[in-house]
Amino acid sequence: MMNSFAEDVHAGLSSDNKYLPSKYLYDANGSRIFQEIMNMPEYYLTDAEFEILSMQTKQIHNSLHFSEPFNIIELGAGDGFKTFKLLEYLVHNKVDFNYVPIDISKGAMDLLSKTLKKRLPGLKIKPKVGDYFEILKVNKESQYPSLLLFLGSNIGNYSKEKAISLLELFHRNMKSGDKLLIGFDLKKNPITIHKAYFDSYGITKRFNLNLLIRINRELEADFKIDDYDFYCHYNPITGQLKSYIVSLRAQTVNIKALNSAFHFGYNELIWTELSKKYDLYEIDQLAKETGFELNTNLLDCKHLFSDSLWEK
Ligand code: AVI
Repeated sequence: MMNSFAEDVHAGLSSDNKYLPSKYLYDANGSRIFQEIMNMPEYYLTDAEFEILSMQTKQIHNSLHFSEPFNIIELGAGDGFKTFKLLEYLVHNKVDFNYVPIDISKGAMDLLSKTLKKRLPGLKIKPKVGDYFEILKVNKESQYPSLLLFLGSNIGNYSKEKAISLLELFHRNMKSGDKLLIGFDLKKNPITIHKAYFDSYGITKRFNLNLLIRINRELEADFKIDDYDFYCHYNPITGQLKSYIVSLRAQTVNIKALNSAFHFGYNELIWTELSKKYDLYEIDQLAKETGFELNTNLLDCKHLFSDSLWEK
């Protein structure tokens, strides 16, 4: 019996246009490299969203119109860095709420609760470990209103169809009046976007090639990492930034756990990730298409990023 990682790698590398699903970029090493990406000055997304969530906390709170107590459920909370200022503002203003961070990494959730208990002793935190699809179902039964957070432009990593079904799933698991604060990276000067992903330090390249290292380790493959490079391309019309691994020579790779060999042509591409950029019209359309009402778009001062508040 193959596990889903094995099955997905098999499907992706057997396809005419090879691909690997981006969710597999985040093993322990990949998550560490992603932290490095977020710390690069060129990766403007982190600072832009941090600015919104620290400078517009009062406005976010005022836009909720929730009775107390309420829940703040953060999907894919990670290290909680982005949310800290919002939580701090609410705690300092004696707002009664429960913070429910959700992540598949138990390590991340343990560390987050430890840090937050120290830095914000008044915070009521109920971390949950697991797949947020399962945990979200619990929200429906909660007697309190909820604000869902889906930050960091994570929605940008989903194709249009998958983004719609994910947002519909959120919608199904929300109560009438619940809100969703969702991060969108905005269309902007294409050179700014290109620099954020095609960085000169080679960090994003390492992030992508780590996926081959992961396949070597977990599926007993023999990818020679030096024989691959990284490329990405931004299409300013569609807003799609696509990342690829490039095979630098014609070569065959054996993957023992799949009982298969895969041939890679000279300069053949493996598509690894979509990072979609939106404009405000598309955000509005997406909200409507998935049954939400858009309350407000909160932008950073350079208009690079939007945290958009939607209501069910
Ligand atoms: C997690 N996600 C929003 C990142 C993005 O910008 O698409 C992942 C990433 N890939 C390369 N750099 C960052």
